[in-house]
Amino acid sequence: MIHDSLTATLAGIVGARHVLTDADLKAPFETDWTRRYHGTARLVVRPGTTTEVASVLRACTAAGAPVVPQGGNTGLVGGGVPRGGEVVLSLVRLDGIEPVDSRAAQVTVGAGVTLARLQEHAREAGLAFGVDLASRGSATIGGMISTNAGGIRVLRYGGMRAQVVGIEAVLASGGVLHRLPGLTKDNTGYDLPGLLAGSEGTLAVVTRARLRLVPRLDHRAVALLAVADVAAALALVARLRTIASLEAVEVFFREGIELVCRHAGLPLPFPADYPCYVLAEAAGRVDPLPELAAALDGATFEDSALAADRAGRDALWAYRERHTEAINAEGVPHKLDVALPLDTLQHFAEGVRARLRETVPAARAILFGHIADGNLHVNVLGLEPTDDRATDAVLRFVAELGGSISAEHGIGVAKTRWLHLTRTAEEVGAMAAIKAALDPQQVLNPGVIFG
Ligand code: 2HG
Ligand code: ZN
Repeated sequence: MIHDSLTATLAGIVGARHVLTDADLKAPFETDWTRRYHGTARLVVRPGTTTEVASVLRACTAAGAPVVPQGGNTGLVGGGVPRGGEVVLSLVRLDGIEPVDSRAAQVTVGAGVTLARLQEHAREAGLAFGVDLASRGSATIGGMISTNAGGIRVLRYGGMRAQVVGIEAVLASGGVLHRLPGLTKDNTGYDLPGLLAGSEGTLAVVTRARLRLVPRLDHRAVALLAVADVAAALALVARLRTIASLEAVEVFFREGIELVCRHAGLPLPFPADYPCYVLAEAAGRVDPLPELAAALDGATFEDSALAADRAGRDALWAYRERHTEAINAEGVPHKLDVALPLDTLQHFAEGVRARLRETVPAARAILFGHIADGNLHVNVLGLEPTDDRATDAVLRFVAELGGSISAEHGIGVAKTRWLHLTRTAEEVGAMAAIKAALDPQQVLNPGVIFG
C-alpha cells in the first residue's frame, strides 16, 4: 500500500510490486539469521538494475531516509537488518551473471548472485571461486564483498577482498563508481574496490563485481583428527602447511561436536570422544590423499578418519559445518568472531572458558573456527539478547592477547562498543573521515561500525 511520498517515489522507480510495505512481506528482511537483531523497516525496496539503485539512493538521500543495504541476510552482526524505521535496500534482484572470461580467469556478477550459483558457474567453465562458506546457498556476492567474508579457504586464496578485481557501486548521492574493466594491473590512485570490501554498506552499495577465479581442483581428500588440545592442533597445522594442496584447516571441540551430533542425529566419528578435533582438506589436480597422509605420518593425534570420495568428505565436513545451525537450534547465540596470534591460541581457548565462568556463570561457550587463520568463533548461549557481559569479557581478553575483535563477520551493530579495543583513535578517526566524505548525510547503514 502506497502511504507516503517516498514510497510513491520508489514505486515509480522500481515498480510498485518491488516496494514492500505490508508487515508480512517485510518480515523476512527485518530479522537476522540468529534472531538476535531485528527492527521494523519503513519499507523494503528491491531494485533490479544499477540505475534503479542509483535513483533509489538519490531519492532516499533527498528524503533524509536512512538505508540498510541487504544481500542474502546471512550476516551475523546485525549490520544487514533495520534497527528501526530505515529503508531496507535488497539487492537480490541484481542477479545477472556474465559468461566467464577464461583468458583472464575472471567473471562479472551482480551483487545478488549467490555464492553457490557463482561456484557452479565457475565450475562449468573449468574454474572455481576461491571463497567458500557454509551459507553458500543464500549468501550473496554483494554482501560477501561488503563484509569481506572469509570462510574455509582463506589460507589458500585469501578472503573476499582478495578476489575482487573490479567493482561497481553506488554512493549515497546516487553517483556510480564504475571500475569493472578487469585490469589485473591498475595503479591509478586509491584502491576503491579494496576500500569498499569490508565497509559493511556504510560507504556505498555494491551492485556488481569483477571477480578472480582459480583453477578447479577436482580431487579432494579430507582428514578428521582427534587431538588433546589446541597446541596439538597447531602442531598438525605446521605439518599441513608444508603441502601445496592444503585448502582448509578447521578446529572444533568436544562440546561442539556433541551438540552437532545430537542436533543432526549423527554418530560420533570415533569410538571415544576427545577434547579437540582438526579437520583438514587438500585439493589438487591429482589425488591429494597420499600427500595429505604423508604430511600426517608420524604426527601426534589420538584418532583419525580419512575420506576421498564425495560422500565420505561431506560426512566429515558435516561435523564442522553444522555447528552454526546446531547452536542456533539451542537458543539465540551471542556470536563472537575473533582472531588471535597463533602463539596465544591455546591460552585463549583455555582462558576464555575460565573468564566466562567468572563473569557469567550461566553462559555456555562453544568454540570452533578456522585454526590456520587464528580465527575462532566463540558462540555463547544462555544469555539474554541484551546481556553484553560475555561479549565484554571475551573481547577484552582478545585485545589483551593482541588479537582482533572481528576476524571475518565484521563490526555491524554488535561490536561497535568494542571497536576501540583493537583500532586506535587515529584509525577510527580516519575511517570516520572517509565515511563523512562519501556519505555526508549518514544515509548508508547508520549505526554500523561507528555506533
Ligand atoms: C563459519 O565459519 C561462519 O561457519 C559462522 O563464519 C560462524 O556461526 C558462527 O559463529
Ligand atoms: Zn567462519
